[in-house]
Parts: sequence; C-alpha cells; structure tokens
Amino acid sequence: MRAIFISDLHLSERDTVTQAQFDAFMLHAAPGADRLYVLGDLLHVWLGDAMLAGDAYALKVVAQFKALANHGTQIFMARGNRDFMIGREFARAAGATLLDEQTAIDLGGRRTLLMHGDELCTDDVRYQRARRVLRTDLFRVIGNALPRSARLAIARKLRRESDQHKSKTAMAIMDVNADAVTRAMARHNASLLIHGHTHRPEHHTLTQGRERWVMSDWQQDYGYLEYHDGTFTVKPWPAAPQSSL
Ligand SMILES: [Mn+2]
Repeated sequence: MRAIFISDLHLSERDTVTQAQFDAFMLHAAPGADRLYVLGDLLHVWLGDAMLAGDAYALKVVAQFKALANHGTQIFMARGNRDFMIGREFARAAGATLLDEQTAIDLGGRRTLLMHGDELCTDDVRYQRARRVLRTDLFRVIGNALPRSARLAIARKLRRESDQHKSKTAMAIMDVNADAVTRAMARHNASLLIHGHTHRPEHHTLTQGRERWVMSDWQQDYGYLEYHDGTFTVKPWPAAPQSSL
C-alpha cells in the first residue's frame, strides 16, 4: 500500500511557483498512490464553499484532485487553520473524503493519528483562545451566511492579527507542546502521529517506540512524505516541467 501525506501547501492564485510545483506533483508523484492525505492548509485562505462556484482558481484545484480520484487514488482531506471553512461541497467536488479534526487510521497494522496539528500548540494561549471560537460549527454556519465582502474583510482582519501575533511570539511557543502530543496519541491509542502546521519538517523518535512525523510546507525545499509497505520516505518535490517549444 502506497500512501502520500502532504500539508501546508498554502496554494493561492498569486503564488505561481507553488502552483507549478503542485501541478507537477499531481501529474508525476500522486498518480499510482493508493491514498493521498491532505492534512490541512491546502489553500492559503478559504472563505467557505459558497465561494467555490465563482472562484476559477479553486475550481481548477478541485478539478486536479477530482482527476486523481478518477484515476483511482483515494483522497482524504483535513482542514487547517487557513482553510477551516472547507466543507462537504468542496470535498465532494475534489472527489475527497473530509476527515475529522483528529483521525486515527491503520497504517500497515500500526495505529496512526492524523491531524493538521495546530491544536498541539497549546503554549500559544492566545492562538488557542481564538481557535476555540473560529473552529466551531456555529462559526462555519454564520460564516457561510455572510456576503462575500464581509468574508473578505474578516479574512483580512484575521490574517493581520495572525501576522502581528506571529511576529511578537517566540518560536518555541509556536511549536507543539510535548504533553499535548502525548495526550493526543494516548487518546487515540496511536504509536505514530503525522501532522503539519508548524512548518518544521522532522522525524521525531519519542519514548515507548512512538514516532512523530512533521510534514513540510511547500514554500521550503524539503519534500513530501510517502509511506510504502511499512517504510516512510521523504521524497523530493517533483520538478516543475520545463517549458519546451
Ligand atoms: Mn496551519
């Protein structure tokens, strides 16, 4: 069984470099995988599924996933803190199954916990306070009822506050809290945890044979995580195709 894990692409219409990398990935790396797990922050911002029909860029992205699904790869998506407004309609259009905030799967007989990972950053008290409000069904319902202009204004405000907060907050506070990791893994009886969000790609060996893989964001030169019959490999990003005449 071959599964690919990605997160934190932060795709946006303006970032043509990452989009080209994503195009190459969807053409050359993802096909042939049994499963593709997208663990949040696929999109740099998502203002709700009601925006999908009028968003040519997002429609192109979901069509790329749909083509992969039609090709036989099962696609699973978790929401991140940037695209937490992704809903069923988006997932359906992408041919993907929407994951819960925390999902435990069986990976070659090993209980494996998947999540975006921002809930593990419990030292960042201000962030967690805002998160508790934003990541509720109620906020999603209210958000989805707002007109486009109001959504854009809220997104701008959240982004500005997030940038200010990040510039003032120590790096260590924005990383995961070790106790939060232990608690989450214990709650799901998992010996393996795979997440993104922190943009600190690493393979951590923990006590009692537990392991934690942190995926890379797509703006740094690292690669994506592939699982194949019991072995994990960090694979380099596929090269974007050269333009040829
Ligand atoms: Mn994130």
